[in-house]
Amino acid sequence: MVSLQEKIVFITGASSGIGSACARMFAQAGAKLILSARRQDRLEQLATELSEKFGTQSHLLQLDVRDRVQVESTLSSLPTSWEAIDILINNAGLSRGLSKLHEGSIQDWEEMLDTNVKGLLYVTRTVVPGMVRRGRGHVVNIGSIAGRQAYPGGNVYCASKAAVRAISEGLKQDLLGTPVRVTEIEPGLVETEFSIVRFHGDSDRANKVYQDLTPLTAEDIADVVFFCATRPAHVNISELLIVPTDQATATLVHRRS
Ligand code: NDP
Ligand code: 8X3
Repeated sequence: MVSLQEKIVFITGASSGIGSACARMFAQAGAKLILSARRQDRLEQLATELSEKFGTQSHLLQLDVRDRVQVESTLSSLPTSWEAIDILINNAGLSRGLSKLHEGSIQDWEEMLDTNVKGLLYVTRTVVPGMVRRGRGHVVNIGSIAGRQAYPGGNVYCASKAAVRAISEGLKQDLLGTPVRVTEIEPGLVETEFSIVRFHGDSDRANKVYQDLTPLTAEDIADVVFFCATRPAHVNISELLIVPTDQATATLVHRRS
């Protein structure tokens, strides 16, 4: 297993769910963390927790990945000691709504595409050249089962995650001949704030998504990201689909009721 001691790990969407769980997992292994999201207060709480528990050094970036100018200027002016990012976890993302395409909200579509696709591209375009120059690096993109299988009402969210899948494959091909690795992780149902965000704060509706089944936890996914990141340098885990035992496909789940 490769040591993460003092490695610099940049996590987008670290204020909640899978991103926060990754932060905890990598902190425990001695990594230094660049934690970014829009909610700075959440990042501050997380950084304090990790500093107290593991002595973790964190650098916080209040960043909206949709804002290309902000992404470029923030990442190109990192303090020197934080510049050499070893691992980028492109995790920031969201779904909005579950409407039929012909009844969908264009604002919701734009938010999903701007965050999940364009935001991921902006961050990747800014961070990866340094990895190539330094001759080391690993990009982990959080895709979804939704990128493999569309489901009713998933339309644009599924398209955004299909794009993450294609971008990950394309990046891997473009980086061939460099030591930089690319991994795409495709989770099924994970209980985080994801469904609350999807349903614009309707937590009753969100809870029903996970009702009578055992979903994955954010920690389950962080564990897999950590596994991929700690393989020897010649091993690249390209893609992994991880579902709860109670889920067979994007739409086929087993509920005990
Ligand atoms: P959460 O809602 O718990 O976390 C989403 C994170 O993304 C938050 O930290 C949020 O931070 C951040 N984020 C959202 N929009 C932006 C933005 N414009 N700029 C910067 N950060 C942003 O959900 P999850 O942890 O579940 O989601 C993480 C990733 O996992 C997403 O890409 C999601 O699509 C994917 N995924 C989730 C699954 C699930 O079932 N939960 C399954 C498959 C994939 P803030 O609001 O503070 O900016
Ligand atoms: C999140 C999982 O099935 O709700 O990507 O789209 S799903």
